Amino acid sequence: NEYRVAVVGATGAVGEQMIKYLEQRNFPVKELRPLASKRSTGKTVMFQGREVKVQETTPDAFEGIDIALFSAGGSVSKAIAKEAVARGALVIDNSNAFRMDPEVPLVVPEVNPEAIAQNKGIIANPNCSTIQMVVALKPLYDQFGIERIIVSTYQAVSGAGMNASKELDAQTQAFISGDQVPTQILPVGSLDNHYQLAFNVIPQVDVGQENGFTLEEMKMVRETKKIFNDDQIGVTATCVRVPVQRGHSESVYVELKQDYQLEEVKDLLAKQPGVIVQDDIEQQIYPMPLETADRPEVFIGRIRRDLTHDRGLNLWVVSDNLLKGAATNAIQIAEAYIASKR
Ligand code: A2P
Ligand code: 11C
Repeated sequence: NEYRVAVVGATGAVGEQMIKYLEQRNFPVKELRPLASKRSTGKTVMFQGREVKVQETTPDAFEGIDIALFSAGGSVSKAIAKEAVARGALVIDNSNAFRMDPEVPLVVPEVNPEAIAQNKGIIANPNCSTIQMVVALKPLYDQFGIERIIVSTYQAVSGAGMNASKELDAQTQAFISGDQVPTQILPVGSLDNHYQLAFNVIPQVDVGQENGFTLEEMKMVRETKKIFNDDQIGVTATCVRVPVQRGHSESVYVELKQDYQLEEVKDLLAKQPGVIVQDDIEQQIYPMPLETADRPEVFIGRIRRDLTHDRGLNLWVVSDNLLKGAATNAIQIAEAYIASKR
């Protein structure tokens, strides 16, 4: 069987990786239909050595589509995902639009593949910083149970989109040249104040909330509970943008429910599908985003028992936010869905 696949947001940072990854994984594509805004009509994308025309995202653009991968932001998904479903497509949505909708499964295939079967036409892809954390914690959750998580993130600029990536490059060059540093987008394009990220860190990813957290932080709280199907897990997050192009890093402190042996933890993590352990501080081995960029796995290092709590454990978790954090996870959901239909 082969499938007609639409990529909505095909000209964006994640859409570009989705198309590349469909090709790399030999996903059974009968037709690729790249969709974007009206601004992009006339552009092309490369797929399997051919140029494919980008079309405008209209309801009729989903005619005949089997699988629609959405990554054009929440408002586009809200406006048009249901049109795709009405035309018979399975929507895999990478935005925040439907993630907490009780009717919509929120899926990381290594963690809760069983949720796929509950879809009513839309499956949500979690936020990038949530995905890499829950992949890392899955075997620990199963073996020991998890009481609470305290996570601090070091997030790459590509999470904020292609224009934000370009802004970091431009800022870096301007700063070094002594020119005026452009600040139009970061940390959040739609807000009033914009700050320099080059040679800086910004403790804001996504918009602020009434409770003093940011939306990105609350995504990590809510999505983690939904994916593990466990409202009792305590999660507190601090999300920070750093001047890195690709790859989110996370300092994850986790309190397990049962006592653990460090060697057992390392074995469990090493055996976990989709995880690569790089952990030897004496040999200076630990994951860093420059080395993990363009790779689909979740990398874990700095594995150590906490000094203040017997059942506390510290991990350093790095993954390419555009791949496992977005495109790879979405396409793995599509593969799992297809496999479940066989
Ligand atoms: P376009 O290039 O035509 O603006 P990023 O996350 O890297 O900023 O990318 C956002 C993606 O979402 C781009 O492909 C962009 O297309 C697409 N997009 C933005 N607005 C719309 C819209 N109204 N309808 C469809 N796609 C959109
Ligand atoms: C970032 N995590 O790094 C964001 C990007 O809810 O899908 C993804 C936003 C989302 O800026």
